[in-house]
Amino acid sequence: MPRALITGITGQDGSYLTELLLEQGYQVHGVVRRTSSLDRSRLHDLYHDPNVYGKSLFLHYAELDDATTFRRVLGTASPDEIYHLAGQSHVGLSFEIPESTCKMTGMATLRLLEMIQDQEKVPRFFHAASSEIFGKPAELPQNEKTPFKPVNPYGASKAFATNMVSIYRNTFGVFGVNGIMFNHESPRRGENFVTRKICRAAAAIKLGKQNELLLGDTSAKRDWGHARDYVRGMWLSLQHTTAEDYVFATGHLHSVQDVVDTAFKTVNLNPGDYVRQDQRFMRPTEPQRLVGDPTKAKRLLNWEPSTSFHDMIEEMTQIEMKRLDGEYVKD
Ligand code: F7E
Repeated sequence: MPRALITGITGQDGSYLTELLLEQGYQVHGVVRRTSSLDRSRLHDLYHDPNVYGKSLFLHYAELDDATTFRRVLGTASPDEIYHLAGQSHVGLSFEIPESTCKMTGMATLRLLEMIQDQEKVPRFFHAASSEIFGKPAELPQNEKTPFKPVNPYGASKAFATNMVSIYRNTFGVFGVNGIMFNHESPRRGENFVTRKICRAAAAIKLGKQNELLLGDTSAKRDWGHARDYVRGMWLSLQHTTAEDYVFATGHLHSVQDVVDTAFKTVNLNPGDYVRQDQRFMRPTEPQRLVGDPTKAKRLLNWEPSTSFHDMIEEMTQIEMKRLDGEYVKD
């Protein structure tokens, strides 16, 4: 039975990845912080399933900035593969807490690389890198060779971590992979990211539970895919014969306004009646034209996104309608 260790297991990607790895017959170990509330987490069903929790799924308390706790988990889990997904991942927030963002996102990755090197059996290591490393890129679309030009503390800390993975791969032979993840969303997305915020608001307004939606820059554009597809890419990248970096993206750009239009159309409302701009949600700088070229992932891993932008936003909005109506939804 292969053994995997996931940091950030209670997040959107961690929960989808856990389901995928369990299906593939893995024993899955997850790192949780003392502050993570398990009952409200996206792992609720698996955690409360006696056939899963304690048999093929195990959770361990550790802090990424505390090497002692993490080393202990490494010893217990003895993983063949590590998926490093944890970190402070909100770009806007990274301007307000730059130092802790760099600590949790940048330094923590270096600390893990140092620790796994000491293991008798050095696990394969996946690092969830980000399109934010490209910031204001000189070329369009971006691929694995596009130079890094981050424009915010989050992007800079991810660029640092991405470089570290390459350095440990090239210098010490660690099987380290950077998955350069463009935006990926789902009904499990955190509520402070723009797609979930919009889909939830459209549903809440339709049900009479909210009056308006306040947003920042609605002309901002992103390359948005479905998280379920992206975690499959993470797993495939560690099964390949060589350690490589990969761009995971759809190759298509959409604006925040497109998200608004699709979500409000799903519930038959006119967004113009409800959406307002609010300075509080504007960022000091915005990255420009972040759109990925996933050709390498297709060529080497046979990876392709399977859900369209339109279907994803529609699904997210419909699920919010059910949730807000008090229905339990298995997403
Ligand atoms: O913003 C604009 C905002 O916060 C998307 C993370 O997973 O993907 C994510 O980062 C766009 C930006 O995601 C609001 O200014 C407008 O242009 O959903 P977001 P993000 O910043 O792209 C990358 C790849 C990561 O690696 C990150 O970890 O939407 N926007 N109005 C807004 N954004 C938010 N959050 N809230 C607004 O009201």
